[in-house]
Amino acid sequence: MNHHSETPLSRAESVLWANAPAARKSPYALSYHIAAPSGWINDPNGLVRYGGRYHVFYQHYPFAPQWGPMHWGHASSADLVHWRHEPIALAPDQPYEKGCFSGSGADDGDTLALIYTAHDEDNPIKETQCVARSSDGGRTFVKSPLNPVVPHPPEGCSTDFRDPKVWRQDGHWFMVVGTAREGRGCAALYAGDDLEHWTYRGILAESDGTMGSMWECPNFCRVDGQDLLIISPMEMEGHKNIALFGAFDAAAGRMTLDRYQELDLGEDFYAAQVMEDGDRVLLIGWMDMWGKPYPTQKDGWAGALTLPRQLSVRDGRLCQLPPKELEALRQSVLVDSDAPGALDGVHGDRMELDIQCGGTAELCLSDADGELLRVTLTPERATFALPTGRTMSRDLSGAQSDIRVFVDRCSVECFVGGGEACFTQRVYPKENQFSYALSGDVTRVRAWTLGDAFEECPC
Ligand code: DQQ
Repeated sequence: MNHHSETPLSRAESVLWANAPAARKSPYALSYHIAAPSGWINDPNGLVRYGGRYHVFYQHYPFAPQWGPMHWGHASSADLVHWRHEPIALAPDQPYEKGCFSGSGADDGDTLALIYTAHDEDNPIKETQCVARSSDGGRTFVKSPLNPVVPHPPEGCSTDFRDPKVWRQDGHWFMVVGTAREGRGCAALYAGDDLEHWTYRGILAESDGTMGSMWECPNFCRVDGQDLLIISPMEMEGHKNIALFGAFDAAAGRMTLDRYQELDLGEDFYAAQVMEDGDRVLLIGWMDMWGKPYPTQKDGWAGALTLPRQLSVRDGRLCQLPPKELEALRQSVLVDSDAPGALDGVHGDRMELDIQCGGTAELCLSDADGELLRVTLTPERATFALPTGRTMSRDLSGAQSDIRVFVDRCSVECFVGGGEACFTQRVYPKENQFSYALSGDVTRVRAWTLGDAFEECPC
């Protein structure tokens, strides 16, 4: 490469791909989840369908498998199943930013727009909102000369002021930004006729004192006629990523709240972002969590995104299920039987299980050293037990009695009771040896091996 033409983006890109072959050799390298070719990733960002492709960006540090000055990595897909890596979209290369923090994407006609937080710890106004646009379908982005388009938090709000999420409604753009007021998490609402000019509309919704000290990654969406505000609250006892049910009044700029539901009972799910896709709403989370060990760091990578989930609201409950498209990952049918013992002797580290139950059933995932996860389903309840002794459970409506599981080398995602209870957990099985044991009242068990989601990398 011509030394003189090096930019922060091109430097990041070369290091990323120089380290990719080693990361790919990791025994835990994921097969069908979005992860970076090497280095670190956290939150999903900029989820948008644009130009006939799904675009997923993510918080990324390409220089090492640990959090650092944030870039935006990028992958795209025509079918939501098979992905290709795209060039790194954003690097912190402007005087107003030392990191490009989380944000959202928008189809703005001629351009794919990204709205993100410029973070600068050395500036008293730590976090501002900025725009970047791509005119070549998402391959390269140009930051707006009008940045920062929101240069400070609303009066009375904390300088923790980040993670803008935009949506279009009634011919206008709306945007929520996570912040806090008097130590209580809240979401600030903005409206505008374009993505560079915003008017503050007030606080959309706020913690009552029990829902965290700051709201990260807010998302507004409407699912089956139900308004939802999805947030990642900091320091909320017993919760980390919740959907608040309520009613949004666009004219008043307020959302009244009536209850909430944890999105995922596992330990490795955070910063979920939604994407409107025609008449459905999809959601992707970060499949890890702050403050946990990241055993793949020694292999040169850390972090991944969850599978996409399709949202529905059934009898007042938010349900999340993998979209039908994911069936395209299935390679061979390992099991199709009505006997609970059908999984005995089945091994596989890239697997999908679909277990239809008549009553109470239990599924146990183990490695050579013992149990990794136990899932128990009764007509009323789903319970997930970890070897640490930790158990998490959720009441079920009983509308559907099934356990669906996706295993990808060092991750397990479970969808129980028609997606009423979800559980995402990173597990690191000894020698990649998963075994499966099923007992109880089972009417049909199917298991498939799953294939790769990424095209060959350009390295
Ligand atoms: N991660 C980003 C922030 C966001 C946090 C920084 C949530 O924008 O609030 O990497 O995980």
